[in-house]
Amino acid sequence: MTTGIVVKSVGSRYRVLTTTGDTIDCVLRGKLRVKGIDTTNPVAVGDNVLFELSDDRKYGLITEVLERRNYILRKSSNLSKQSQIIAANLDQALLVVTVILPKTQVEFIDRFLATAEAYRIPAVIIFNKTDLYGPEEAETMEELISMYERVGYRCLRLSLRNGSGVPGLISLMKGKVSLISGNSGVGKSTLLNILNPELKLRTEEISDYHKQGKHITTFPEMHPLPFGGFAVDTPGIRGFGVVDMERNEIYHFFPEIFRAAEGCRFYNCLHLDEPGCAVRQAVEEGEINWLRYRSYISILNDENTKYR
Ligand SMILES: Nc1nc2c(ncn2[C@@H]2O[C@H](COP(=O)(O)OP(=O)(O)OP(=O)(O)O)[C@@H](O)[C@H]2O)c(=O)[nH]1
Ligand SMILES: [Mg+2]
Ligand SMILES: [Zn+2]
Repeated sequence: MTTGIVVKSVGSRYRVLTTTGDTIDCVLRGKLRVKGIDTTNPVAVGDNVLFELSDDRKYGLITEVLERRNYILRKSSNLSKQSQIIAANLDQALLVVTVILPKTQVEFIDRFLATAEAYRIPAVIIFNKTDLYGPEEAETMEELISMYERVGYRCLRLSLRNGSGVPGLISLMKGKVSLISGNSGVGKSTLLNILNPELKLRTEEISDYHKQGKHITTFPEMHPLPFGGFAVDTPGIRGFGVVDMERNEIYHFFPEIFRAAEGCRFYNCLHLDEPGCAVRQAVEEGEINWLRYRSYISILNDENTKYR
């Protein structure tokens, strides 16, 4: 019996990296079931597994999935209630954003952060392409950084073009399992290629983004980093999705709103226009940033709460 970590999952095949550094292609032993969640895939990237070698020693048979510290999901399809585990055992979720080319929307960032809170995975915001920012864009970035740092999120300024911020990024990721997310074109593949030049992932010229139908089906993959740790790449999945948040608990995932809500008159306050709402008051007094409150309201009003 050997232990290893699943670094790639394609259909019913899993690539497992052992503690001694070997990679073994594995399949599941027939009866393997994972308790607790209704998922279409019992094993995902990041899972720690036990496996046996087949008789011809050519492949492994996964016999057990060890307990997960956390995992992220997406719905298998819009109609299905079943979910798919995208990745497990993440140390942090890095969201790559850009102020221009393309412009990342605050609401997109906030949905990502709220989802990370719901999954209890620490999130970090990485502002990339700083080499392209003029004074105006730089100011926008600094305003966003001070807004998010006040809430308690770590932010990083990065240019993959001129290398500024790369040492900070490496020390952030060293020895950790990091999910890399962000809109198309923000530089995720470029980032992975810089961290591990052996990867040679395809990157896309800015002018190509607007072309539609660029939906290549790919599979989540965990790339070992030369300085220790892993980057989890989920191509085609922009944010990370679908936690079923109850309407009255969405504010739990906005840390500053949650803190302010202690002062609300009603215990079931949704912080809309209830009398004695301490959250509204904090927004009016500028204690809570209006943009963050707007994102909260937008998620609250989202009927079929999709977090993408
Ligand atoms: N000027 C500048 N361009 C960058 C920087 N980082 C990435 N780019 C460019 O931005 C474009 C998109 O980068 P990708 O790495 O392909 O973006 P991606 O996030 O992987 O995009 P998808 O795969 O579509 O999700 C490429 O042309 C990169 O060369 C940067 O820091 N500065
Ligand atoms: Mg890419
Ligand atoms: Zn309230």
